[in-house]
Amino acid sequence: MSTYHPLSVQEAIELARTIPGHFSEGADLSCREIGDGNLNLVFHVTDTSSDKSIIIKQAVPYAKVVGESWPLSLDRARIERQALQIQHQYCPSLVPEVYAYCDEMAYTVMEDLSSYTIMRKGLIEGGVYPNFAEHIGEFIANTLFYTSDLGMNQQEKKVLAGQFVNPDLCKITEDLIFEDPYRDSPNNNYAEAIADEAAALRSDLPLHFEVALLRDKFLTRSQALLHGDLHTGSIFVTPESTMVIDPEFAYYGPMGFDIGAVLANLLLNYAAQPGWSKTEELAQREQRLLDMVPAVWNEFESRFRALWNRDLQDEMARTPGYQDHYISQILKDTAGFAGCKMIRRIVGLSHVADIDGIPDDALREAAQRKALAIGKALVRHNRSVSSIEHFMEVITQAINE
Ligand code: SR1
Ligand code: MG
Repeated sequence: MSTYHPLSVQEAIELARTIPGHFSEGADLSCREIGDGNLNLVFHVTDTSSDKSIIIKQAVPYAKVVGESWPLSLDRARIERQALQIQHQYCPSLVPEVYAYCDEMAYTVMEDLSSYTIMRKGLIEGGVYPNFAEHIGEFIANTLFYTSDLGMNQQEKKVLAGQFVNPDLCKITEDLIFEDPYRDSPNNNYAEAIADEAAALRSDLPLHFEVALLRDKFLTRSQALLHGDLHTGSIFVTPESTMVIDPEFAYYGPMGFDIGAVLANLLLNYAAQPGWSKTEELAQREQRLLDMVPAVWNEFESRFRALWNRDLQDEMARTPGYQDHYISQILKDTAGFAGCKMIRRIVGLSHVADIDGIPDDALREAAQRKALAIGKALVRHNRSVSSIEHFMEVITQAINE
């Protein structure tokens, strides 16, 4: 198999047979294409007579969510595969293992995680994930620190950054997150009921100013190798474990972009809870989600500081006060990027099931307005956020206004 073409189910089975150490010779394999994301084919290959299974993920040369009119480079499969391997190296228990790959055919064969739940779905259903903050804090601290100028040789970092030039996928982010929601774009997608909010976003020049500053950071700040799309649909969970997948948007960018993605998606789910919870459970579920926000940040911060104090490569970064300054800047960026990510999921092209799936029209609209209020407040105040407590105050104030 050499020239690119989308795999058939039968080809996926034949490919699975070639992966060493998985299926016994002559095993009765079955396969389903289960990709429900925006961009790729995902084949789930199982042995009908044992519990063995694998996943084959293959990129198609366009954005599946839109169709062939939106071409996308197949090199994103190589980028995703290499990012997975690097993230697995730094977080072996939090990232699936890559078993095999073919860059020309744009596929990666990896560990099957079907015994896990997609975190977005789990949170909608009221799932409780007591280890999540610790796990995701470890993932973001390790992957960001060890791929930055703090944690690796600076010349090697430049070479690595060259392998993660990801123009097509970055363009999606630049347009969908940092531009479309603030202009009259054909990509935008929102209900008539919140047309007033969408119009207000288009004319809010102080907000545009903050978004322009954040967009500039996304375009120019090559701080660390980011996952690039770290929302709760890219995270598999059980009550005990966490696995991070789907880093096809990986590139060298500002650390706060990944942390902001996690926090934004927790907050989107928080805003959606009145649409999903029984009355008697609502307050508890909301509080649990709000508590996860500082818990994730605090895990990240304490681990990142520990890595800095143990494995720092950059001598000038030992200057007293520099670590505090660096981390306080990441927090500000986190607030701004979290806000942008919340706004785009309400008025932009690609939404989230937490909000859009709410069956009741009035509760869905209320959730959209709440998410926008939080998102706008985080963007407006990002440069003055001085602590995680202050970050939470900005949210509380936005909810109560
Ligand atoms: C056209 S892709 C739309 C969105 O899906 C991905 O998960 C990213 O968040 C992207 O912005
Ligand atoms: Mg994805």
